Amino acid sequence: MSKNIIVSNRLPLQIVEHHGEYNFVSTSGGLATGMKSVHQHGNSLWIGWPGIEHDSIQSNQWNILKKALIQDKYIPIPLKKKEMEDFYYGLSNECLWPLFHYFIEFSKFNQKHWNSYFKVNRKFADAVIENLQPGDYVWIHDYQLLLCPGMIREVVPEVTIGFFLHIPFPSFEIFRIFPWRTELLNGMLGADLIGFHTYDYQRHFISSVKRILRLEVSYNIVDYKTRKIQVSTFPMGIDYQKFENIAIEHFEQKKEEHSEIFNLLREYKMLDQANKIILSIDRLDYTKGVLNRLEAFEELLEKYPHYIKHVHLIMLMVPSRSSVPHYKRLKRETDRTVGRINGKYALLGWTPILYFYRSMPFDHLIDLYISADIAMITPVRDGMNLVAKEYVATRVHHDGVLILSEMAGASKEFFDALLVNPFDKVDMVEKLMQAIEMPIEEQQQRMERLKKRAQRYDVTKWSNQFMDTLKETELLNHDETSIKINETMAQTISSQFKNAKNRLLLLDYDGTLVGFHENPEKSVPDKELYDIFDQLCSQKNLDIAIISGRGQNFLDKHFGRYPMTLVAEHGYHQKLVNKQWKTTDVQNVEWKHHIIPIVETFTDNTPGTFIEEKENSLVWHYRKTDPELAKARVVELKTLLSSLVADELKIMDGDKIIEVVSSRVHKGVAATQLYARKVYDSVIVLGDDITDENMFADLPQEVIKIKVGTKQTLANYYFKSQIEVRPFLKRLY
Ligand code: GDG
Repeated sequence: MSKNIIVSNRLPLQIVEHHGEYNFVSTSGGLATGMKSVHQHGNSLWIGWPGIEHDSIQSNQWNILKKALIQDKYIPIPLKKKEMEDFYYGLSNECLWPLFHYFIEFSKFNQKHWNSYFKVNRKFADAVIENLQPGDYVWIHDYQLLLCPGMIREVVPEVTIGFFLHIPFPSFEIFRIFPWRTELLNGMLGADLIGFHTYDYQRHFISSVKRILRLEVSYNIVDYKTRKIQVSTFPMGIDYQKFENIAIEHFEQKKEEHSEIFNLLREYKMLDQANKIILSIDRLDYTKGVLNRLEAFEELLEKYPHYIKHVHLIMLMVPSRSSVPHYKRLKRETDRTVGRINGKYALLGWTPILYFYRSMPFDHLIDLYISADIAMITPVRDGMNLVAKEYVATRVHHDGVLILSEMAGASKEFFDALLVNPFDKVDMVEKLMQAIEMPIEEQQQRMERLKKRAQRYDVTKWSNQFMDTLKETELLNHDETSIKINETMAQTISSQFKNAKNRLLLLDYDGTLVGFHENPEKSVPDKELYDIFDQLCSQKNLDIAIISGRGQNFLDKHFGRYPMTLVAEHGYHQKLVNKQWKTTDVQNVEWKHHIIPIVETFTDNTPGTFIEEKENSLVWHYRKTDPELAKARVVELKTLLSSLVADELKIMDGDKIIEVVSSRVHKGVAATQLYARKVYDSVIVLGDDITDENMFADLPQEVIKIKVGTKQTLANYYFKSQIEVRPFLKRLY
């Protein structure tokens, strides 16, 4: 039975030492909370760090704890103090975290940290590989493990991997700053499915993939080496029912069962029904916008003093990453600001801000949610923010107001909240006032809609949708109209071909015999390819032709010495064995004089593009330009050209090129002519791009037509990648 392997930096429980005794304690945090329910239901294994530095624990103790964890389907990854410093605090939290949250100036780029990040990712990948069985699904989480998918894929190419990023993916202009950006993207693209909380993050990721790796992307599918990778949005939800049920239970508790904080806040409300409790809950982190929030609250009291005594800000800050300098500084500034505001406005029996710097037990957290009239959640940048969703779930009387930052992923779903720009103090104060004054009917209308959304798209739906989509990606890489050539098939095809009396082999060059290169001039044949042709050309009763879009000089230079047919420029020039080059009698190239000035205008307006003039065609290359700009220009140029070109001209899309050719000359015509020269009893044709489709279309059915690559094709067979071509050709002699 296949299983799901969850991989995250931390396990959802932590080994804690107390006077030489070790215990397991559950951890909070968005990811842990969300994935716990996935792990509990169904057959799964969770791989992660168990929260204790490996050098601080004796090996016999470790073995005992490890055994206990494995019994509960957890695989602990041992990480030492130094690894935590460099991989976790260093690269993950002092570099990636600030960068991905747009705090560029906080990011430290340190080679040592990167080396450690690489090594620890390898450690996680190895643990996955060790526990992997055929049919398993791997789901890797978050920014600490961006290299892991690629590392697993290298060793186990056929595994199905999903990756989900819990934090924002920044815009290309920010991401490009990261010195190891190529490695990170390649690492992520080891996955089959890459998920983000919002469409904006998805769009930023795709933009980086296009601009940095120059990959082809259609809608949300990235063409990467031999695979297609799906990039999608899955806004993470919470365990809605659990929060709602606990909130109901809390309301039903007797007074003496209530927590101290609940009773305290209730008393405050009893003093005056108009009193309002504003709640703020975050991990202490500069992305959460605590200082902006405090300043807005101060401004409210300053500008509208009638709220003094009638509002309370309850601020829970959960300690986090307290050894990182920026967090220490933020803690000091927060303490100072809270102190200043409280010092300035406090009265006997009323302190404006009730400030807790600690983690609270879950029940107290629920009491805060159900007591608060307003939740003020205003991060300056936040992947999703589950606290906003939890607040909504606990509002069992459908009252309360959510003030939510536009910069939190949750704002994309929660448009019934009061959305606010956390950098705009005036807006923040206005929204605070609006929330305080909001009539109960409006509160209920908004809250009901928010609840509906949070309930419908809960954490189970989120994880099910991710897993279902992950399973469907297997179909993405399967072309239904043609058959992938496997070992047995390659054996059958080659032995039939070898046993035939008269044989013809038609071969495209770029993308078939050689891989693509940034610079086409560098895609020249190598020794292995020459060895193959030496062998093929010494076979009896075998006619060979290279049918290419390349010019005759190129083909002559590299293949002129072989007794085989060369077809250049898609059929415009042809050189039969032991004959001279001949040009097809489509002589009218007058059209080029009309088309060139138009294409030149596009070249001028589109930096990075250039024109290649071939004898019988014009090629506009746009590989080196901005992909988004290219996309728009290609549509414009094609529309313009189609309105101008006569029937005898054709506009063809190639690999990052547009080619205008005479429609009376194409590879299909050339291939058919060669096919008709003799009676062949076995013919094989191989090609990879759109121009080769003409050969697949025009040659008769009995020909073995093989597409190189997984794109849509008229061929009846395919190889996933160009790498498979040469071993196949070697079977033909
Ligand atoms: C990352 C992304 C994304 C908080 N304080 C206490 C406590 N919590 C629980 C909350 C909530 C979770 O921690 C916090 O989740 P968030 O989503 O707000 O934030 P991050 O931890 O930064 O998580 C974030 C998330 O991943 C999921 O993808 O939404 O954007 O940064 O569940 O209830 N729980 C307890 N005591 C506390 O004091 N028991």
